[in-house]
Amino acid sequence: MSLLNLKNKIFDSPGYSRDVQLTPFELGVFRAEITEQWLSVIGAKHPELVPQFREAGIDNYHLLAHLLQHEKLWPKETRCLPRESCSKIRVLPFLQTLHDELGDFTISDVFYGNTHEVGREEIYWRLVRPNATTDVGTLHADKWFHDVMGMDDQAFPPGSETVKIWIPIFSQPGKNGLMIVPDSHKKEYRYHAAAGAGGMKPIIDEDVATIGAELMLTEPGNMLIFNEGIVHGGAVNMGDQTRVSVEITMVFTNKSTM
Ligand SMILES: O=C(O)CCC(=O)C(=O)O
Ligand SMILES: [Fe+2]
Repeated sequence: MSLLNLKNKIFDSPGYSRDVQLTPFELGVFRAEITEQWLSVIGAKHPELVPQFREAGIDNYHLLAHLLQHEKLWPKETRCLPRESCSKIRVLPFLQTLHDELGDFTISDVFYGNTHEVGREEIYWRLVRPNATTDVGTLHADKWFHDVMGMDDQAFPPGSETVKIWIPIFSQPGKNGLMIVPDSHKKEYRYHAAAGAGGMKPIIDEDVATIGAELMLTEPGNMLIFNEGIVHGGAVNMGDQTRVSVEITMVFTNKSTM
């Protein structure tokens, strides 16, 4: 059963879909689980600040971020949702919709730096503060990350293919979100590997000003689902709220995508 034609959009053209939306209930689950982890990470270092951050809300994080060491507090490991949160998300209807459209998939394991937690599903979130250029990375395709991190050998079964789900949890359409280069999975781009905070990362060697990256207009819950070859990246946040978004990697074995 395929009502949204996701397979064609993701594997053929334009390489992504913006057709799937979380229900208000589903969005509420993500907001609650992320907020809880966000407060617990803050509370582990600064218990006295928790009431203030809770009161402000995660979308106002940037107003209070000067009270803590933002650059140190949020390595990827502090932003991978705990197993109990993943179990609540695993049963939400949007994943059944994706299963109906795309066939069987698994969610990739937690993987960062030298850490690979076999069997723990990776559902992680990020914070992008207004006007913070260091809160967004450079344009890339996720398969470049898999290549430079050596993940195809370690993290995914041989011959498998991945598809990314990017979900805005707090976002302001037209002011922040994800940039995508349509149909870029059909082209070759130059990049090189460099050491980053969370391990090796790819740096694009093309003129990003003329590459054709478009800011996707996404209301909270309006997810983007894209090919591992699609060139994309976070836009510098021109809004007045902290952008909060979630990433999930679906893994398809060759059998299930045929
Ligand atoms: O949210 C961002 O700024 C980047 C997201 C990204 O690279 C991804 O979802 O694969
Ligand atoms: Fe990415």
